[in-house]
Amino acid sequence: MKLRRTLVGLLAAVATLGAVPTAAVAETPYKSEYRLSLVLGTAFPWGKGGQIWADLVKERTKGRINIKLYPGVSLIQGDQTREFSALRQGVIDMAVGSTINWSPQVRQLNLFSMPFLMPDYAAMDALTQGEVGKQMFATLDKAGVVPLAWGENGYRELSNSKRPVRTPADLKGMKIRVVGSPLFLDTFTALGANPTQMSWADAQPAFASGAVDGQENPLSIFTAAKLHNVAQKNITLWGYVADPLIFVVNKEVWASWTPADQAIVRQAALDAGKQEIEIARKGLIEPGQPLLKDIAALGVTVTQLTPAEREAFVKATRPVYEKWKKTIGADLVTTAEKAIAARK
Ligand code: X2X
Repeated sequence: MKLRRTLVGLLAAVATLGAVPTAAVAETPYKSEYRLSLVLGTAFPWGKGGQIWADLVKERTKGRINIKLYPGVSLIQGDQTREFSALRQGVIDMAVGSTINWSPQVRQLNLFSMPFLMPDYAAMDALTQGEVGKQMFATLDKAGVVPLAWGENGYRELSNSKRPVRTPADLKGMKIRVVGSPLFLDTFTALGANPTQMSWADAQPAFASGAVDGQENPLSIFTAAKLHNVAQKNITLWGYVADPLIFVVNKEVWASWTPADQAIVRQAALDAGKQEIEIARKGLIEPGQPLLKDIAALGVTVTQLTPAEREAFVKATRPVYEKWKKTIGADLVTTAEKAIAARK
C-alpha cells in the first residue's frame, strides 16, 4: 500500500516535471501567422519557391507554423533594398530574398553581382554549395538572421527598347534600370550606359512610358512579367551576373520554435530551394534552350554573343571587378575564383 502511494507520488512528480517545458514554450507562443517577404509572387520561380516552403512547413508541422506570402515586398512598401533591415528588426518574420537586394547591408553578397564572375550554372553551384556558401551563411548569421537554404533568381540578361546590343558601344547613353548596390552603377557606367537605380515596382511603368530604355533580369522574369509588352524588344544573352536567392528566418522567430520545428523549417527550406532552382532553370538547361524560342515567338530579337563579342564586355568591366574585389574582400573573392576554376 505504502509502496503504491510512493509510486503514485513519483508519477505525479514526473508529470509535473514533464509540464515544465510546455509552460516555458507557452511564454513565447507561436504566432498565428508568419510573414514571408518576397519581391515576386507565384507567377515567378521565386514566388513558387516561397509557396513550396510555406506548404511543406504547414504540412510537416501539422499547421503549427502557418506562413503567409507577402510578394511585392509589400511589408516594406515595395522598397526591396530595405528588406534585410526589416528582417533583422522583426518587421518581417522570414524571407526568400535576392543577394542583390540585401547587398547594401551585407557587402559580401556583392560577390554574386561581380560582372562575369560566374560563367555557367556549374560555377554558381560551386559557390553556393561549397566553401563560399558556408562563409556567406556565417556572415548572414553574424549580420542577424538565420540562413537556411539557397535558391535562385537566375542569369540576368540585358533587354532594351532601342536596338540589338552586340558591343559596349551599342549600349552608349542607354538609360538602364538597375537595382541594389552601387556595383551595378559602376558596371553600367563602365559600359558607357546611363544607369538609374529604381525598385522593381517603379521599373515597369518606367519601361512602359519610355522613361527608361532597358533593364537586366532573368528570362523567367522577362516572360512572366511580359516585358515585351512594355517595349522591351531586344534581349542580349551575356550571362554577366546571376543572383541566388536565400531562405532566411528572423532570429527571435527562430528562437521561439522548438528544436523539432526548427529542423522541419530548415529541411523544408532545403527541399523548396532545390525545387525552386529546377523551376528557375527550366527552358534554359535543356538541349536547344526552349525558353529562347518562346521569347523569340513574342517578337523579341534574341542576340547571342560570340565568345569574342562577350569578351569585349568582360574587358570593359574588368576595372569594376578589380575595384569591387577589394570592397567585398579579396580573400572571399579569391576563394570564389578558385572554386569556379575547380568546378566539375
Ligand atoms: O528588382 C529586380 O530586378 C529583381 C526582381 O530581380 C530583384 O529583386 C533583384
